[in-house]
Amino acid sequence: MPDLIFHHYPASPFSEKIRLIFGRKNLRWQSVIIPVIMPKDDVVALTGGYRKTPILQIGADIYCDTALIADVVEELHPSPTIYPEDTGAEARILAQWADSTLFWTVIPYVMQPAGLQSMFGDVPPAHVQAFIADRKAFRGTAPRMAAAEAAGSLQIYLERLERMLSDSRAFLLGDAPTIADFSAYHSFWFIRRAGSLAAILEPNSHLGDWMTRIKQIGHGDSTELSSGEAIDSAREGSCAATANLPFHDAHGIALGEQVRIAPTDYGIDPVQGELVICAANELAVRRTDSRAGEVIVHFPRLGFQLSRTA
Ligand SMILES: N[C@@H](CCC(=O)N[C@@H](CS)C(=O)NCC(=O)O)C(=O)O
Repeated sequence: MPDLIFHHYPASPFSEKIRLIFGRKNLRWQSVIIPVIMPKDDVVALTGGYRKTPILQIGADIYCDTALIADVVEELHPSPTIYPEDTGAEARILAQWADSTLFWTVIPYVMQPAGLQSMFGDVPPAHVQAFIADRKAFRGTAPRMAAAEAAGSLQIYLERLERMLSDSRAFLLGDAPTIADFSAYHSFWFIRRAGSLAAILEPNSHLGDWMTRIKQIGHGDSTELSSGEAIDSAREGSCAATANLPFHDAHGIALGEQVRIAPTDYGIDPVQGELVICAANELAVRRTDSRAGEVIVHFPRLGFQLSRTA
Protein backbone atom coordinates (compact mmCIF):
# COMPACT_ATOMS: atom_id res chain seq x y z
CA MET A 1 0.00 0.00 0.00
CA PRO A 2 1.33 3.51 -0.80
CA ASP A 3 2.36 5.75 2.12
CA LEU A 4 -0.29 8.23 3.22
CA ILE A 5 1.40 11.57 3.96
CA PHE A 6 -1.05 13.87 5.72
CA HIS A 7 -0.35 17.63 5.95
CA HIS A 8 -2.31 19.16 8.83
CA TYR A 9 -2.09 20.95 12.20
CA PRO A 10 -3.53 19.77 15.52
CA ALA A 11 -6.24 22.45 15.95
CA SER A 12 -7.73 22.06 12.44
CA PRO A 13 -11.30 20.68 12.49
CA PHE A 14 -11.23 19.36 8.91
CA SER A 15 -7.96 17.59 9.76
CA GLU A 16 -9.65 15.99 12.76
CA LYS A 17 -12.29 14.59 10.39
CA ILE A 18 -9.59 12.78 8.38
CA ARG A 19 -7.49 11.74 11.41
CA LEU A 20 -10.59 9.95 12.75
CA ILE A 21 -11.20 8.26 9.38
CA PHE A 22 -7.61 6.99 9.56
CA GLY A 23 -8.48 5.69 13.03
CA ARG A 24 -11.69 4.02 11.87
CA LYS A 25 -9.75 2.17 9.19
CA ASN A 26 -6.88 1.46 11.57
CA LEU A 27 -4.32 3.00 9.23
CA ARG A 28 -0.65 3.91 9.54
CA TRP A 29 0.11 7.38 8.19
CA GLN A 30 2.83 9.98 8.09
CA SER A 31 2.10 13.27 9.79
CA VAL A 32 3.46 16.57 8.45
CA ILE A 33 2.59 19.52 10.69
CA ILE A 34 2.04 22.64 8.58
CA PRO A 35 1.72 26.35 9.56
CA VAL A 36 -1.66 27.61 10.78
CA ILE A 37 -1.37 30.84 8.76
CA MET A 38 0.37 31.97 5.58
CA PRO A 39 3.11 31.81 4.41
CA LYS A 40 3.01 28.06 3.76
CA ASP A 41 5.81 27.71 1.25
CA ASP A 42 6.14 23.92 1.51
CA VAL A 43 2.37 23.38 1.12
CA VAL A 44 2.26 25.67 -1.91
CA ALA A 45 5.30 23.89 -3.44
CA LEU A 46 3.11 20.77 -3.51
CA THR A 47 -0.27 22.28 -4.40
CA GLY A 48 0.74 25.22 -6.60
CA GLY A 49 -1.45 27.69 -4.68
CA TYR A 50 -4.20 25.86 -2.78
CA ARG A 51 -3.69 26.69 0.92
CA LYS A 52 -6.54 25.08 2.82
CA THR A 53 -5.85 22.51 5.50
CA PRO A 54 -5.53 19.52 5.25
CA ILE A 55 -4.01 17.95 2.14
CA LEU A 56 -3.14 14.31 1.51
CA GLN A 57 -0.01 13.35 -0.39
CA ILE A 58 0.63 9.94 -1.91
CA GLY A 59 4.01 10.09 -3.69
CA ALA A 60 3.66 12.86 -6.28
CA ASP A 61 -0.15 12.95 -6.07
CA ILE A 62 -1.59 15.75 -3.95
CA TYR A 63 -5.25 15.50 -2.91
CA CYS A 64 -7.06 18.70 -1.88
CA ASP A 65 -10.30 18.94 0.14
CA THR A 66 -11.47 16.40 2.71
CA ALA A 67 -14.39 15.25 0.52
CA LEU A 68 -11.88 13.90 -2.01
CA ILE A 69 -9.36 12.79 0.63
CA ALA A 70 -12.06 10.65 2.28
CA ASP A 71 -12.92 9.07 -1.09
CA VAL A 72 -9.27 8.30 -1.83
CA VAL A 73 -8.75 6.73 1.60
CA GLU A 74 -11.95 4.66 1.14
CA GLU A 75 -10.80 3.43 -2.26
CA LEU A 76 -7.40 2.33 -0.92
CA HIS A 77 -8.79 0.91 2.33
CA PRO A 78 -12.46 -0.02 1.75
CA SER A 79 -12.99 -1.82 5.05
CA PRO A 80 -14.67 -0.81 7.26
CA THR A 81 -16.58 1.37 4.85
CA ILE A 82 -17.61 4.95 5.64
CA TYR A 83 -20.06 4.91 2.70
CA PRO A 84 -22.37 1.93 3.39
CA GLU A 85 -24.34 0.60 0.43
CA ASP A 86 -27.76 1.48 1.92
CA THR A 87 -27.03 4.94 3.40
CA GLY A 88 -24.04 6.16 1.36
CA ALA A 89 -25.96 8.80 -0.62
CA GLU A 90 -27.70 10.26 2.47
CA ALA A 91 -24.35 10.21 4.27
CA ARG A 92 -22.68 12.24 1.51
CA ILE A 93 -25.47 14.84 1.47
CA LEU A 94 -25.46 15.15 5.27
CA ALA A 95 -21.66 15.42 5.21
CA GLN A 96 -21.80 18.19 2.63
CA TRP A 97 -24.26 20.12 4.80
CA ALA A 98 -22.07 19.62 7.88
CA ASP A 99 -18.86 20.67 6.08
CA SER A 100 -20.46 23.89 4.80
CA THR A 101 -23.57 25.16 6.62
CA LEU A 102 -22.84 23.64 10.02
CA PHE A 103 -19.13 24.49 9.90
CA TRP A 104 -19.81 28.12 8.92
CA THR A 105 -22.31 28.42 11.78
CA VAL A 106 -19.81 27.04 14.26
CA ILE A 107 -16.93 29.29 13.17
CA PRO A 108 -18.64 32.63 14.00
CA TYR A 109 -20.01 31.05 17.19
CA VAL A 110 -16.52 30.02 18.34
CA MET A 111 -14.77 33.18 17.14
CA GLN A 112 -16.61 35.36 19.66
CA PRO A 113 -14.36 37.05 22.24
CA ALA A 114 -14.98 34.28 24.85
CA GLY A 115 -14.01 31.55 22.36
CA LEU A 116 -10.95 33.44 21.14
CA GLN A 117 -9.89 33.96 24.76
CA SER A 118 -10.06 30.20 25.45
CA MET A 119 -8.27 29.23 22.29
CA PHE A 120 -5.57 31.88 22.39
CA GLY A 121 -5.31 32.38 26.18
CA ASP A 122 -1.49 32.33 26.38
CA VAL A 123 -0.68 33.32 22.81
CA PRO A 124 1.06 36.73 22.38
CA PRO A 125 -1.40 39.42 21.09
CA ALA A 126 0.68 39.95 17.93
CA HIS A 127 0.13 36.27 16.96
CA VAL A 128 -3.60 36.56 17.58
CA GLN A 129 -3.73 39.68 15.38
CA ALA A 130 -1.77 37.87 12.66
CA PHE A 131 -4.23 34.96 12.82
CA ILE A 132 -7.25 37.26 12.59
CA ALA A 133 -5.74 39.15 9.62
CA ASP A 134 -4.88 35.87 7.86
CA ARG A 135 -8.39 34.47 8.24
CA LYS A 136 -9.98 37.77 7.10
CA ALA A 137 -8.02 37.56 3.85
CA PHE A 138 -8.75 33.81 3.60
CA ARG A 139 -12.51 34.37 3.83
CA GLY A 140 -12.44 37.14 1.24
CA THR A 141 -15.94 38.37 0.48
CA ALA A 142 -17.77 35.30 1.86
CA PRO A 143 -20.67 36.53 4.04
CA ARG A 144 -20.20 36.25 7.78
CA MET A 145 -22.95 35.37 10.26
CA ALA A 146 -23.20 37.43 13.47
CA ALA A 147 -22.55 35.57 16.74
CA ALA A 148 -26.20 35.83 17.84
CA GLU A 149 -27.50 34.23 14.61
CA ALA A 150 -24.79 31.59 14.85
CA ALA A 151 -25.79 30.69 18.44
CA GLY A 152 -29.51 30.55 17.55
CA SER A 153 -28.95 28.45 14.43
CA LEU A 154 -26.56 26.12 16.21
CA GLN A 155 -29.16 25.42 18.88
CA ILE A 156 -31.59 24.28 16.17
CA TYR A 157 -29.01 22.09 14.42
CA LEU A 158 -28.00 20.51 17.73
CA GLU A 159 -31.61 19.66 18.57
CA ARG A 160 -32.14 18.08 15.14
CA LEU A 161 -29.04 15.92 15.40
CA GLU A 162 -29.91 15.01 18.98
CA ARG A 163 -33.28 13.76 17.71
CA MET A 164 -31.59 11.66 15.01
CA LEU A 165 -29.38 10.04 17.65
CA SER A 166 -32.12 9.52 20.22
CA ASP A 167 -33.73 6.96 17.92
CA SER A 168 -31.48 4.33 19.65
CA ARG A 169 -28.93 4.83 16.90
CA ALA A 170 -25.26 4.76 17.84
CA PHE A 171 -24.35 6.93 14.84
CA LEU A 172 -26.24 9.44 12.69
CA LEU A 173 -27.41 6.95 10.07
CA GLY A 174 -27.25 3.63 11.91
CA ASP A 175 -25.02 1.31 13.90
CA ALA A 176 -21.73 2.23 12.26
CA PRO A 177 -20.08 5.61 11.60
CA THR A 178 -20.30 7.01 8.06
CA ILE A 179 -18.78 10.07 6.43
CA ALA A 180 -21.76 12.03 7.89
CA ASP A 181 -20.57 11.33 11.45
CA PHE A 182 -17.00 12.39 10.76
CA SER A 183 -18.14 15.59 9.01
CA ALA A 184 -20.61 16.59 11.73
CA TYR A 185 -18.25 15.66 14.56
CA HIS A 186 -15.34 17.92 13.65
CA SER A 187 -17.39 21.10 14.15
CA PHE A 188 -18.50 20.03 17.63
CA TRP A 189 -14.94 18.97 18.46
CA PHE A 190 -13.96 22.56 17.65
CA ILE A 191 -16.68 23.94 19.97
CA ARG A 192 -15.36 21.73 22.79
CA ARG A 193 -12.10 23.69 22.56
CA ALA A 194 -13.90 27.00 23.06
CA GLY A 195 -14.12 27.04 26.89
CA SER A 196 -17.43 28.28 28.31
CA LEU A 197 -19.02 28.38 24.82
CA ALA A 198 -18.97 24.55 24.82
CA ALA A 199 -21.89 24.69 27.29
CA ILE A 200 -24.22 24.90 24.26
CA LEU A 201 -23.54 21.17 23.67
CA GLU A 202 -24.47 20.06 27.18
CA PRO A 203 -28.29 19.68 27.04
CA ASN A 204 -27.87 17.13 24.23
CA SER A 205 -26.94 13.91 26.02
CA HIS A 206 -27.28 11.58 23.01
CA LEU A 207 -24.99 13.89 21.08
CA GLY A 208 -22.53 13.86 24.00
CA ASP A 209 -22.48 10.04 24.03
CA TRP A 210 -22.07 10.01 20.24
CA MET A 211 -19.09 12.38 20.55
CA THR A 212 -17.51 10.05 23.10
CA ARG A 213 -17.98 7.08 20.75
CA ILE A 214 -16.35 8.94 17.88
CA LYS A 215 -13.47 10.21 20.00
CA GLN A 216 -12.76 6.61 21.06
CA ILE A 217 -12.14 5.68 17.43
CA GLY A 218 -8.75 7.42 17.71
CA HIS A 219 -6.39 8.49 14.96
CA GLY A 220 -4.72 5.24 13.85
CA ASP A 221 -0.95 5.08 13.97
CA SER A 222 1.10 8.08 12.82
CA THR A 223 4.80 8.84 12.53
CA GLU A 224 6.22 12.33 12.03
CA LEU A 225 7.70 13.55 8.77
CA SER A 226 9.14 17.00 8.05
CA SER A 227 7.67 19.08 5.23
CA GLY A 228 11.08 18.98 3.51
CA GLU A 229 11.03 15.16 3.56
CA ALA A 230 7.50 15.24 2.14
CA ILE A 231 8.71 17.42 -0.75
CA ASP A 232 11.59 14.97 -1.34
CA SER A 233 9.05 12.16 -1.39
CA ALA A 234 7.02 14.00 -4.08
CA ARG A 235 10.13 14.63 -6.19
CA GLU A 236 11.26 11.01 -5.93
CA GLY A 237 7.76 9.49 -6.14
CA SER A 238 5.63 8.76 -9.14
CA CYS A 239 2.11 9.95 -10.00
CA ALA A 240 -0.89 7.60 -10.18
CA ALA A 241 -2.26 6.76 -13.62
CA THR A 242 -4.76 9.40 -14.79
CA ALA A 243 -6.21 7.68 -17.85
CA ASN A 244 -8.61 5.31 -16.11
CA LEU A 245 -11.31 7.82 -15.11
CA PRO A 246 -13.87 8.54 -17.87
CA PHE A 247 -13.81 12.10 -19.28
CA HIS A 248 -16.86 14.06 -18.21
CA ASP A 249 -17.19 17.33 -20.10
CA ALA A 250 -19.14 20.24 -18.58
CA HIS A 251 -16.91 23.14 -19.73
CA GLY A 252 -15.83 22.42 -23.32
CA ILE A 253 -12.23 22.16 -22.10
CA ALA A 254 -10.18 19.20 -23.37
CA LEU A 255 -7.64 17.12 -21.46
CA GLY A 256 -4.17 18.53 -22.09
CA GLU A 257 -5.31 22.19 -22.03
CA GLN A 258 -3.79 24.67 -19.59
CA VAL A 259 -6.36 25.43 -16.88
CA ARG A 260 -6.93 27.04 -13.53
CA ILE A 261 -8.83 25.30 -10.70
CA ALA A 262 -9.95 27.15 -7.56
CA PRO A 263 -12.41 26.68 -4.67
CA THR A 264 -15.75 28.42 -5.21
CA ASP A 265 -16.28 29.51 -1.60
CA TYR A 266 -13.26 30.89 0.31
CA GLY A 267 -9.49 30.47 0.22
CA ILE A 268 -9.96 30.78 -3.54
CA ASP A 269 -6.27 30.76 -4.54
CA PRO A 270 -6.11 29.08 -7.97
CA VAL A 271 -3.86 26.22 -9.08
CA GLN A 272 -2.69 26.23 -12.69
CA GLY A 273 -1.51 23.34 -14.81
CA GLU A 274 -2.36 20.89 -17.57
CA LEU A 275 -5.79 19.29 -17.18
CA VAL A 276 -5.18 15.54 -16.75
CA ILE A 277 -8.39 14.38 -15.01
CA CYS A 278 -11.86 15.73 -15.76
CA ALA A 279 -14.08 13.00 -14.34
CA ALA A 280 -17.61 12.97 -12.89
CA ASN A 281 -16.37 13.64 -9.35
CA GLU A 282 -12.77 14.71 -9.76
CA LEU A 283 -10.54 17.26 -11.52
CA ALA A 284 -6.73 17.25 -11.60
CA VAL A 285 -3.84 19.18 -13.10
CA ARG A 286 -0.22 18.24 -13.76
CA ARG A 287 2.28 20.93 -12.81
CA THR A 288 6.00 21.20 -12.18
CA ASP A 289 7.56 22.78 -9.12
CA SER A 290 11.22 23.67 -8.77
CA ARG A 291 11.46 21.69 -5.49
CA ALA A 292 8.70 19.06 -5.67
CA GLY A 293 9.20 18.21 -9.37
CA GLU A 294 6.24 16.99 -11.43
CA VAL A 295 3.11 16.58 -9.30
CA ILE A 296 -0.57 15.96 -9.97
CA VAL A 297 -2.92 18.07 -7.86
CA HIS A 298 -6.41 16.58 -7.46
CA PHE A 299 -9.69 18.27 -6.44
CA PRO A 300 -13.29 17.13 -6.04
CA ARG A 301 -15.59 18.56 -8.73
CA LEU A 302 -18.06 19.79 -6.09
CA GLY A 303 -16.97 23.14 -4.66
CA PHE A 304 -14.33 23.89 -7.31
CA GLN A 305 -14.35 25.90 -10.53
CA LEU A 306 -12.43 25.06 -13.67
CA SER A 307 -11.46 27.61 -16.33
CA ARG A 308 -9.07 27.78 -19.27
CA THR A 309 -6.02 29.96 -18.62
CA ALA A 310 -5.75 32.95 -20.93
N1 LIG B 1 -13.65 22.21 1.98
C1 LIG B 1 -12.39 22.13 2.65
C2 LIG B 1 -12.39 23.03 3.88
C3 LIG B 1 -11.05 23.07 4.59
C4 LIG B 1 -10.91 24.24 5.56
O1 LIG B 1 -11.71 25.18 5.58
N2 LIG B 1 -9.89 24.14 6.38
C5 LIG B 1 -9.55 25.22 7.30
C6 LIG B 1 -8.88 24.62 8.54
S1 LIG B 1 -9.85 23.40 9.33
C7 LIG B 1 -8.50 26.09 6.67
O2 LIG B 1 -8.03 25.80 5.59
N3 LIG B 1 -8.11 27.17 7.36
C8 LIG B 1 -7.08 28.04 6.85
C9 LIG B 1 -5.73 27.41 6.89
O3 LIG B 1 -5.52 26.37 7.54
O4 LIG B 1 -4.83 27.99 6.28
C10 LIG B 1 -12.09 20.67 3.03
O5 LIG B 1 -13.04 19.88 3.15
O6 LIG B 1 -10.93 20.29 3.13
